Amino acid sequence: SLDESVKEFADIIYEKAAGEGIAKITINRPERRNAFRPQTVKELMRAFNDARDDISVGVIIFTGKGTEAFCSGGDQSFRGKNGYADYDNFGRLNVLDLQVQIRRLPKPVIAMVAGYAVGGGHVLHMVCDLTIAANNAVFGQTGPKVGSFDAGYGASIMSRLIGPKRAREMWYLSKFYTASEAEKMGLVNMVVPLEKLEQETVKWCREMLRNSPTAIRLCKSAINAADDGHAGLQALAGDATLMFYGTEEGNEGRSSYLQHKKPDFSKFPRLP
Ligand code: 2NE
Repeated sequence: SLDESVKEFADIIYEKAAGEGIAKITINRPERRNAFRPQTVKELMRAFNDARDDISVGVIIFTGKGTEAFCSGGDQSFRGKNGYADYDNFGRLNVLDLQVQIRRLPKPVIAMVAGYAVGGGHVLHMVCDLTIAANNAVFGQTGPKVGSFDAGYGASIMSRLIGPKRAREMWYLSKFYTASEAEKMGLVNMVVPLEKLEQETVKWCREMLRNSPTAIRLCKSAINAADDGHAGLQALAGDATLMFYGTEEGNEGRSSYLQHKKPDFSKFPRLP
C-alpha cells in the first residue's frame, strides 16, 4: 500500500511507499474535478522534483483524488487576462513547465486515470510515459469550448500519439472519448475495472522496477529525443555523458588532469 505521506501540501498529496521505489503524486482538489491553479502546479513541481532527486524512487504514479476525475485542466475561476492567477496579481501558465519537467524526468511517470482527464488534464496524462485508465475514464480536450488551446505538447504529442487526423478531431470538435475508445486510439496503455486501477498500476510499477533503471532512463530519453528537438537530444546526450563518466576511458582524462600529466587514451580501442 502507498500510505507514507512525506510532505504537507495544500493542493496535492505526495506519498512514497517505504522500500518499494514507488512515489505517488495526487492532485487533491476533487471538489473541482482536480482542476489545477498555479499553486497546485507549483506543488506538483516540488513533488516531482523530490521524486526525481530521491534515488530510492524508481517510478512515479501521477493521479487525481477520488474516482470522478484525474484532472479537469486549468481552474477557470482563476483564469485572467494573461494566464491563471491565484495568490499573485499576474497570470501564468506554469503547467507548461510541469509538462516539460515530466518529459525530462529520467524515471517513468505513469498516469493513473479514473474519471475525467480533460483540457489541460488530458495533456498532463499524455506527457506521462504510460497511462492506465479505469473503465470510467473519459478523455478529451475542451479548450475550443472555453476559449483556450494548448499548441505545445497538447498538439504535437497528441498528433504523435494518435495521428494528425484524430488529433484535429479531438481539438476541433472537443468531443469526449470513453476509456475503450481512448485505448483503441493509442491514448492509453490499458483499461481496467475501476476497483482494479491502483492494483494494476502498482503491478506495472513493480514490473518496471525489476528492470534496469539505466536502460529505462535511456529508452525514455531516446523515445522523447526527436520530438523534443535540441532539448530532447540534450537529455539523451546528458545520459550518455553520465554513463561515460563511469568508464575507465572517461576517468583517464579526469585523473590525468588532476595529476598534471598527459592523458593516455591509446589503450582504449577504436571500436567499429
Ligand atoms: C470535467 C467535467 C466534464 C466534469 O463534469 P461533471 O458534470 O462531472 O462535474 P461538474 O459539475 O461540471 O464539476 C464539479 C465542480 O467542479 C467545477 C465545476 O464548476 C463544479 O463546481 P460547482 O458548480 O460544484 O461549484 N469544475 C470542474 N472543472 C473545472 C475547471 N476546469 N475549472 C474550474 N472549475 C471546475 C466538467 O466539470 C468540465 O467540463 N470542466 C471544465 C473543463 C475545462 O474546460 N477545463 C479547462 C480547459 S483549458 C486548460 O485546461 C488549459 C489550456 O487549454 C491551456 C493551458 C493550460 C490549461
